[in-house]
Amino acid sequence: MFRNAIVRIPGPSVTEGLTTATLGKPDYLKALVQHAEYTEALKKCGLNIKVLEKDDLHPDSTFIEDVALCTSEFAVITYPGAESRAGEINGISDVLQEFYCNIEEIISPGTLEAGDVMKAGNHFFIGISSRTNIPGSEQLIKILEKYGLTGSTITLKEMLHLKSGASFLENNNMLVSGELIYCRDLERFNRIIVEPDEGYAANSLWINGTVLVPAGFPETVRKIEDAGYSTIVLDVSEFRKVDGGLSCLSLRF
Ligand code: CIR
Repeated sequence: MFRNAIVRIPGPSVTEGLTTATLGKPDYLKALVQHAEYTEALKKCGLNIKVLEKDDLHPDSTFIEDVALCTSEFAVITYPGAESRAGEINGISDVLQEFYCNIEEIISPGTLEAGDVMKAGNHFFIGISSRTNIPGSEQLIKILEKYGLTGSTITLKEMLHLKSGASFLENNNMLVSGELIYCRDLERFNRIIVEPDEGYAANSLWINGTVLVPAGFPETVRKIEDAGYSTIVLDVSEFRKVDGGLSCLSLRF
C-alpha cells in the first residue's frame, strides 16, 4: 500500500519538454488543470500529497518520477540520462529527507531515470534505454541487494522508458505493450495485452487497488476492470504531448 505521493506543479516551460511525439505543444493552462485533477485522484486513493513548487528552469521537472526511486524503506536519487534533466535532482534530497533516513544515489558514469524501474514485489526490473545505462543499472542492483531486494535488466529498443510499455498492477497482473509483449523476463506474470492503438495506456498506475488509466483507451479500461480493478480515467493529453504518462507525474511510497 502507498501512503504518500510527491508531485511537482508544471511550470510554463513544460511546453518545451523533451519529446518524440508529434502531437503539438502542450497548452499550459490545460496542463495545470490536468495536473490538479491528477493530484485529486491520488488523494482519492488515500495518499497524502506533498506538492512541490514549479521548477521552470527544467521543462520536464513535473515528471518527478524519473529523479528518484522511492521504496518503503529507502529512496534513491537517480542520475537522469537526459542532459537537460540533470539539474532536476538539485533539492530532491532535502525533500526526501522529510520522509527517509536512508537515501542512496546513482552517480556518473551511471545514468538512470526511474521511469525505467518497475517494481514487482521484491524484484525490480530496470530498462536499459537511451536514459538508463548498464553502470546505472548495476549501481541500482547493488543498492537493492543491500536492502534484501533484487533487480535485473530488460533492454529496450523502442520505448522511452520501461514503464512506457509495462505497468505492474500487483496480484501478479501486468499491463504490457509493444516490444514488451513477448519479453521472456515478464512471462511469469498474468499479462494483460495493451493493443498497439492503445499503447499509451500501458502506462497506467496502480494505487492501493485502484488503477488510474489515461483517457481515450476504452479497451484497456475494460481489460483492467475485467481483471477485477476499479479504475479512474484521467485526461493527461497535455503531458502526452511531451512523452509524459500517468506514472511520471508522481513519486509514490
Ligand atoms: C522526457 O522525455 O524526459 C519527458 N519529456 C517525459 C518523461 C516521461 N517520464 C516517464 O515516463 N517516467
